[in-house]
Amino acid sequence: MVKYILHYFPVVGRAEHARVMFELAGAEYEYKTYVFGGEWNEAKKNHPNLFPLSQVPTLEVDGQVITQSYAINRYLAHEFGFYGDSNTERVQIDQVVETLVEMFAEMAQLIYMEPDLEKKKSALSEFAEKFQKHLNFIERFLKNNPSGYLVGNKITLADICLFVFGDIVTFHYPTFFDNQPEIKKFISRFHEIEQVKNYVEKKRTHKMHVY
Ligand SMILES: N[C@@H](CCC(=O)N[C@@H](CS)C(=O)NCC(=O)O)C(=O)O
Repeated sequence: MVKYILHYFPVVGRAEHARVMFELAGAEYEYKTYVFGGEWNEAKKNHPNLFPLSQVPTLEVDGQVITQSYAINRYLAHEFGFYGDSNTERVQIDQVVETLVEMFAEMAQLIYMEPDLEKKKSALSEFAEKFQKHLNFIERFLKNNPSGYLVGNKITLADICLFVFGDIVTFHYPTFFDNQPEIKKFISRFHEIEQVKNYVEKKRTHKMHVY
């Protein structure tokens, strides 16, 4: 059996896609967290091989270290069958994933770095405004696919990335997808998947927020 160790902070963020994939695939893994500040500073100083960019997440696969969250995400998607069945599906998946990568990077700055809740809310409202084109682009994938998934007729990395992004952003700003009803429905449906429900309710003990 492959030994997976995922390293991150005790917060829902860039390691969440990997965790959702482990849960959906029913794979065993260890989730190792570091308290931001002293413990994390020590860890990155003492274990440069484990944190080659002085960042998390990193994933150990039988001792081999992978860094960069989307390299981890793509690796696991390939391993567990979440990367479509053809090149045509993969390029669709990649378009959604890249759109979400852009949004995630900007969202992370607003959500994790802004301690003032009112400022955070107003920044997220502007953020939603700015990315309407991106959100509508993703909405169209759902509108055009009767299966209820973004691409093809089963869960792919695109769905997992949309769920994680959507789950985080609506926790902080519930009206974020008010102009994208299909995305809203998709996130609710994804929450009802047995492994996801079980994970969110019982195992996801880390926090949705830093502030
Ligand atoms: N491009 C990297 C970004 C990683 C990143 O920004 N990690 C943050 C946490 S989300 C981090 O390690 N911060 C702590 C530090 O830089 O010391 C990825 O996607 O993995």
